[in-house]
Order: sequence, then C-alpha cells, then structure tokens
Amino acid sequence: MPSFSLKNVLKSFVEELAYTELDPKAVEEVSSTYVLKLVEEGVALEVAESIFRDLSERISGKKVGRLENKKEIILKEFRRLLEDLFSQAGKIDIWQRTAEAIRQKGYFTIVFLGPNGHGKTTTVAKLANLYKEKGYRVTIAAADTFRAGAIEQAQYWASKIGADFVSLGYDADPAAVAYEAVKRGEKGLSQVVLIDTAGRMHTKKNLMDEMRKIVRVSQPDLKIFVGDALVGNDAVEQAKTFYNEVGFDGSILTKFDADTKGGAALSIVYITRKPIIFVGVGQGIRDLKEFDPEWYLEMLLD
Ligand SMILES: Nc1nc2c(ncn2[C@@H]2O[C@H](COP(=O)(O)OP(=O)(O)OP(=O)(O)O)[C@@H](O)[C@H]2O)c(=O)[nH]1
Ligand SMILES: [Mg+2]
Repeated sequence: MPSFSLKNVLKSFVEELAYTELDPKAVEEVSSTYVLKLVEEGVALEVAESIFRDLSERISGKKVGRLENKKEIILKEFRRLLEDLFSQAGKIDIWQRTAEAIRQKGYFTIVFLGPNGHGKTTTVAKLANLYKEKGYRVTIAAADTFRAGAIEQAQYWASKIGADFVSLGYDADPAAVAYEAVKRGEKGLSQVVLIDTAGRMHTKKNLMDEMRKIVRVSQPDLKIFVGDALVGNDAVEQAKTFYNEVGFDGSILTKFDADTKGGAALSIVYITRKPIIFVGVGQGIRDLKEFDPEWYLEMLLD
C-alpha cells in the first residue's frame, strides 16, 4: 500500500496555519493557497473548499499561546472534522446484511453501478469470490448487454469462481437479465445475486433510465457505486450523477493500489455522505479489502 502524497500537503498546510493568527481572514488566506494543492492530490475542488470552510469555522477565534499548541489544536480539529465526516457516512456491515436478508427472504441482491472502466465487473467477480468462500450460492447476472465483450468477461469470472451465471445475450433488456437472476434467488437456487451493469450507453440519459429500470425490477438490498480512485474530480462528478439519478447506499473505490495521492476516498465520502464498503487493491480475484476509515485517517494525518 503506497503512502499518500496528500499527507504531506496536509502537513505543510497545518504548519503554515500555525504561524498565522487564527482569525477567519488569515485562515481563509492560507486555505486559498492550498485549495489547488488538494485538488492535485485527488480531492474534488468543492470538497477542498468545503473542508477548509468547515475547518475555519472550527478554529477561527481560538486563543492559543505557543506554536506547538497551535499546531496540535489545528490538527486535532482537522482530525475531528474528518472523523465526523466518516462517522456521519455510517457503516455497512455487508455480511450481516446478507445473513439477515437470507434469513428473511432467502437471498440477497446487489446492483453495481458506475462509469465505464471504473471496475464494476472485476469488483463483482471479487465479491462473488468472497461470498463463495463464505459458502454462499452465488449468481452473477450479466446485465451489461451493451459493451462488446462484457458478457464474456463476466462469464469468464463466473466459471473461474464457480458461480452461477445468468445472461440473455447482447442487446437483451438488462432489466430482464436482472429479473431472471433475482428469480433464481426467489426459487431458492441462489442466495447472493450480484448484478453487473453497463457503464456506458448511447447517452447518459439512456444509461440512467436503464439503471433505474434495473433497480425497479430487481429491488436490490444494496446499490453500490463503483468508482475509480485514480480519476479524481471526474469520478466525483460521475458519482454525483449516479447518486442523484439512481441513488446508492455505499461505494467501492477501485485501483486503490495505484492511488499514490489519496484524495479520492475523502472526496467520494464528502460528496455522497455514504460509506466506502471496500477498496479494490489490484486486478486479481482476491484484491478486495474492507475499507477502514480509521486506517485511512491515520494514513493522512499521522
Ligand atoms: N490496479 C487495479 N486495477 C483494477 C482494479 N479494479 C479493476 N481494475 C482494472 O480496471 C479495468 C476495468 O475494469 P472492469 O471491471 O472491466 O470495469 P467496468 O466498470 O466493468 O467497465 P465497463 O464494463 O466498461 O463499464 C480492468 O483492466 C481491471 O482489471 C483495482 O482495484 N486495481
Ligand atoms: Mg463491466
């Protein structure tokens, strides 16, 4: 796991701030020179601005004597701000939710949403594998019927893992594929139904309409946004679109293994106020880790 370069930027920000008077004007002046530095580290612009605003409110007017104390106080408030953010976003215990749904109705359904190339299909495979290892009967639904090769890619993983696979071929109605897969849950053939979806259609409106239809038809227990940690600002914009148009309960951040900056996790939680459930840490089937906010904050602030 790389260390994040965002950490160095935050460190020098706190140091610089510690040399100024903690009044709103001075705080704003220092902050404004750091906004773009944060953006360079993968923090979305509006998130950087908003975090500095929040911090300013927390520290402005604080009376502190010595420089060292000041630095400590700023750091403490900064940490609190980020801790509050992650705790407000909550936590999803996916294993407990799965067990509960299976107890109640026999199966658990997840729809995966996200822009093309961000890692949905790979993530479906990784999670399917984890469920298999826990002893569940798993179905993968190939509800990306649009992109060439998408069905074969999902099928490859399903057979490798030994998961059940549902496809109706290309150009089939993706919602019909999702429905077929859910029926396998209803019939008791499957306990965990993972629905892979397309990341691109002819237009964005098509895509969002389609996602809404898949959700309406499959009534998933969980909707998970899959976002690429390397895409930065753009991923945040995409997350917003999916969130406003379709809605989701939490996200999975992929390509975390290649993220040397570190700002993406912060941005996505700040924008969606929903927890990150897992991070993808490689292209292999086992490269999925539960996301630990405490660990992440340590990586940024300690
Ligand atoms: N390094 C790394 N690569 C990843 C990770 N997750 C996915 N990838 C790679 O990212 C590329 C795209 O992944 P896909 O799973 O096909 O993405 P998708 O969202 O399904 O894309 P579309 O089907 O086009 O919408 C593949 O080459 C994956 O191997 C990750 O956590 N780390
Ligand atoms: Mg895919």
